[in-house]
Amino acid sequence: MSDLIIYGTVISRASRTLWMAEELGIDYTLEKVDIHKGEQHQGGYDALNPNARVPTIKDGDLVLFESLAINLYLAKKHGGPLAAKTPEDEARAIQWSMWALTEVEDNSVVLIQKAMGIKDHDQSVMDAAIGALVRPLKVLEGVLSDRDYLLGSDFTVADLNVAAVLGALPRAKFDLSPYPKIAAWLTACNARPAAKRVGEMRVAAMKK
Ligand SMILES: N[C@@H](CCC(=O)N[C@@H](CS)C(=O)NCC(=O)O)C(=O)O
Repeated sequence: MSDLIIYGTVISRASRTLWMAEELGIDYTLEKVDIHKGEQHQGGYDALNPNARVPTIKDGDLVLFESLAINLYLAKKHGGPLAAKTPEDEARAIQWSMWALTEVEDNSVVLIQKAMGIKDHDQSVMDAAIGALVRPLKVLEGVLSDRDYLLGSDFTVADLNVAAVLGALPRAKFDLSPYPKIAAWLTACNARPAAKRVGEMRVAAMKK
């Protein structure tokens, strides 16, 4: 078994961590914890992550939860092109990760839950979620108007984390046409070979 163990499945936020591991080209083991079968409450998993949510990683003695924190850790540990090069860029990567979670995620989750038939949100809930996304999406559209990626000209952990959260929007058939910069950036992020591999894993898992 490899040193890095990722708990979860590709049809969950563990896909974010799988994307990072694939980008880094590191050895890892995916230990299946299927939330759709309630496995987050079984087999002592909640001793590892008391939130009983996925993903969690075990890396040597380190046990860590929160998908985007895991990705920041893995990028910093393994270095390479995805890692922030300066304390300032590291701070920006943390900023964007927190921004994605606090400004976007709750509302994008509403859309994807409806699209996947997980929850039957009524139209008022959907309209509120769509309405609340306008403000952060305008912010991101503005930021991407003078650069290709969030920290400049290269794809980094900041992009991976934000794209992993925003990736729910096209999957939920959310219309990104008012945000052409975001649409182009998200397409570029999702076209990365590592992202495609995870996408293929997701499609294969959905067929099972
Ligand atoms: N903020 C956490 C959220 C984790 C989370 O909610 N994961 C979902 C799967 S996508 C989960 O484990 N749900 C099971 C449950 O809530 O019981 C992260 O990003 O890691």
